[in-house]
Amino acid sequence: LTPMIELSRRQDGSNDTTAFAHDVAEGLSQRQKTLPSRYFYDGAGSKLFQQIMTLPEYYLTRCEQEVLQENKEAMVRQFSQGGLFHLIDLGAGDAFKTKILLSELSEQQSAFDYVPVDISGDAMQELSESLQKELPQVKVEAVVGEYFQALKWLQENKAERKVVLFLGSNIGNFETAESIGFLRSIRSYLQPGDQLLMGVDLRKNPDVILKAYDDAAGVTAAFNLNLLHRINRELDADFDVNQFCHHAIYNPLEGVMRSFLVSKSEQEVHIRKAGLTVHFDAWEALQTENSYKYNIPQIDELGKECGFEIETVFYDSQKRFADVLFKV
Ligand code: AVJ
Repeated sequence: LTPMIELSRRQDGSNDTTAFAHDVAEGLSQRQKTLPSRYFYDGAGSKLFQQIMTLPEYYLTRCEQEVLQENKEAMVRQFSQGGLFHLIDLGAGDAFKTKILLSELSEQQSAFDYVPVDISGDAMQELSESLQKELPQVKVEAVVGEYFQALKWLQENKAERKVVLFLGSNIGNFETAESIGFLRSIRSYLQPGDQLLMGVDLRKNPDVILKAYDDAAGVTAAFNLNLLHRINRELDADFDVNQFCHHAIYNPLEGVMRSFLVSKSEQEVHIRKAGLTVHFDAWEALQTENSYKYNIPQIDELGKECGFEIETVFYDSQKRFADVLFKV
């Protein structure tokens, strides 16, 4: 079996459920209630996200797939220039898109190993197994944990050159200040000669963006509502999920898609493992996700503020999405 590193246990000995309970209690105790979007991805949530990626409205995945497919030769050439490297895939999920690069890397006989990182242990288990079957020549070491834990582990355990992948517009989930903090932190683990390939969803017709987060089949709604099911399952809570609805809005000034769960009635919810009773007013909103959209000058500036220089910008044919290759 392929090795898998589990970093999920906290340093202080507390477990994942304790951390989840803490974050849920913190988010739901605020005057404007929020829940961190990273908790979407339990087993059920990861399955729903995989379904989202196939929706006709969710252009992001198909566009990025096109970017990678059409530019894989150039990308792999640029990765491989400095010789041996670790390919670190932050938020790898099912690595559906990364596999395009992995097969091209194999084709060009690049000297690398593949280190997918994800918070979903289930996803990393499945990915390790599928790669074993599909690309048995690729050396894989999956890491289960949050981004920062994983980066620290990598610095301590992987000394060679690094090419970091941060695909799928995952950067979009961060507020501006958080993206700066995140990219600076990545940068602090890298050295001259290392690279970062980052997927960004570009600004475009707001109607196109809005539909991507409010699909006709209701898969995104189910994905959002699964967060409440997860709290019920893992934190012994009693959310009446039918009493909440999905609502998504796009702000073209800020370039941000915001997703909410709205309480359809006044209600009280008990979250036993968080030691918390939460009151919702009728039509009170709980914010669950931000998805920021960028243009290239903003990305250039963001990179520069964090110690990265753009090497190449790769686009899809409609310029809806870009994969930006940075060098340190
Ligand atoms: C995985 C964070 C890129 O923001 O587009 C998809 C997650 N949320 N539909 C995104 C998501 C609702 C997605 N990211």
